[in-house]
Amino acid sequence: GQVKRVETTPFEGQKPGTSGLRKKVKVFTQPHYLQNFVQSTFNALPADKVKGARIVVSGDGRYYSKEAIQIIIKMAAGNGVRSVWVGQNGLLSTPAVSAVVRERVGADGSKASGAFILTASHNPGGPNEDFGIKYNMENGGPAPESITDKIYENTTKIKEYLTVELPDVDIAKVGVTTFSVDGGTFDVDVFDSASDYVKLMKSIFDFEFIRKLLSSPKFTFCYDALHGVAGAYAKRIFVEELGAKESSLLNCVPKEDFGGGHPDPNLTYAKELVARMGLGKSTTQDEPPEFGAAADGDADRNMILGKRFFVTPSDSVAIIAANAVEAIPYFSAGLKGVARSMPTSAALDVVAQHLNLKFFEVPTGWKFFGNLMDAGLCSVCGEESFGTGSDHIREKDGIWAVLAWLSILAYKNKENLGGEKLVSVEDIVRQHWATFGRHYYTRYDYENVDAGAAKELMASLVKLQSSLSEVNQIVKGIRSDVSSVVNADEFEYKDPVDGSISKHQGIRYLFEDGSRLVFRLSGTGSEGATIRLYIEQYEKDPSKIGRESQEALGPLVEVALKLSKMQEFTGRSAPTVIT
Ligand code: VG1
Ligand code: CO
Repeated sequence: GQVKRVETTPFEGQKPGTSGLRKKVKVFTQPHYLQNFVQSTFNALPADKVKGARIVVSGDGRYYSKEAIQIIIKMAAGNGVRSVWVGQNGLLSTPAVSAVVRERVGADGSKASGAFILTASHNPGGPNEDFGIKYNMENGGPAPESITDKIYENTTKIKEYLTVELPDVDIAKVGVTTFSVDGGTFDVDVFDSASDYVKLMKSIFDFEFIRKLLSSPKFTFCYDALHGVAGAYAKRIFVEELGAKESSLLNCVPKEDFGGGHPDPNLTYAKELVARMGLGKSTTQDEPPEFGAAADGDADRNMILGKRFFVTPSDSVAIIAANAVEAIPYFSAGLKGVARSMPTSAALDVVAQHLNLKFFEVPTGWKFFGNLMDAGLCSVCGEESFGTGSDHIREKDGIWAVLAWLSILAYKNKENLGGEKLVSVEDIVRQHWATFGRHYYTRYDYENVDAGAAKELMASLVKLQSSLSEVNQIVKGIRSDVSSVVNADEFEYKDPVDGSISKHQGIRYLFEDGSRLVFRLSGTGSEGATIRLYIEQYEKDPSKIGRESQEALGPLVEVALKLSKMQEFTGRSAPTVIT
């Protein structure tokens, strides 16, 4: 084929958010829409990462992925890329893409220089739902802001894109297809979606040790992929490698529309799992499993549940960090440091203090962890939004988190598998609270709010921050039993590695007793605005750590809603989702 230049004009709004560009499928399928973004990305990268290089293209398999993959393959050829790697059927979880970029070596001994990941993550899929695309760099992590800013700038000026007319590649079949492009060769290599990732997991965890736990008759297990791409890994890892029963897998067949569901692993959307675990209203009659977990569409998120017990993601990362060295071979030499996103609870901070570990607080989104990891400053990190991970890759990793928890359970039950009763998920969490104190935590999401109203609400919260005494007057007027606000600001981050500064990363109200209120606008939605309100309260007194979280946080919630005039601005009397 010959390289062809196609004329185009810019589209508005192609600004990558917290994790790439996410829009309705109908937006993406407009002529040239995807092409503009892909070309703008190629143009934002250093020339040697494109010309003669190898890139990965795959995703969570959502609706429109197959067409998008063929378009990107042809544009890669047009831009002088030498070879493209595609997971079979176009499927690779986000963490698997990161692993492939970092670990997989081609026949010529070289690796990939980056990846297009086709996913809108936890957003629903299908002809009327969301599609998404993002670019990850050579380290396997999301493009930093310097690149995403450049991509956006390019999208506002684009005049043409490059492509080659080639026959479609059969991505259902493993193997290499070679084309001739402008006299040179261009390869498309379709490979097994799971093998690189499975190999990496086996190098991190002691699979034999976990297998013993899973095969104990006392231990029962359940994993829900919500019809996302995690299903492509769950059977290989949990059933074939670790010996879990096939019946312990729920919704593990990846579907283009996630079976019509919302592939977000939380108590609201993972209904089937929640019921099986004996939580929520419609609980089943059977005795719930000891352990349950779920993943989102692209398998980078995780929800961890015990029998009739929910583990908050903020607690989960803290507990993993506290136990990693003993329970997970990869960390046996110690942790280099830990990090969390700003709105995530301070449970991890307390562990870092106890273990004397380096600690970092970064803005929301995984791209900020990568620099710390590349510099050897951070081993384990997490976000309150059901994201947990480590420096084995540069994305959060849902299945890794499950394996980490299984390792901890196996470790705590090492001498106990034949005993009367297993140490449960709930036991581990309560023991952690008893040692470190408990961070009561909840998040209120107001989805698809009028964008103007959301901005006004945020602006009014910033304005309030100019006078702490006024804030405290208002706060005490709402509830006299909450402590005083000692600091109120907008979170700003200076990257300790490259010195770059990210401003306006969330509005914080910090209280004397360690409580926090945080307000942010989501950067992953595709319609309107989503306001996120994060509420946290620390309790050290062992006699007070066993309360219901919504009850314990009641006074702070009241303060947050009234202080922000939530209902006045948004017209909403209740959040869309509480996690
Ligand atoms: C949300 C979460 C954030 C996460 C991001 C991507 O972003 O809050 O913690 O990193 O989604 O996760 P926002 O800007 O909507 O709050 V995923 O699994 O959607 O790639
Ligand atoms: Co995701």
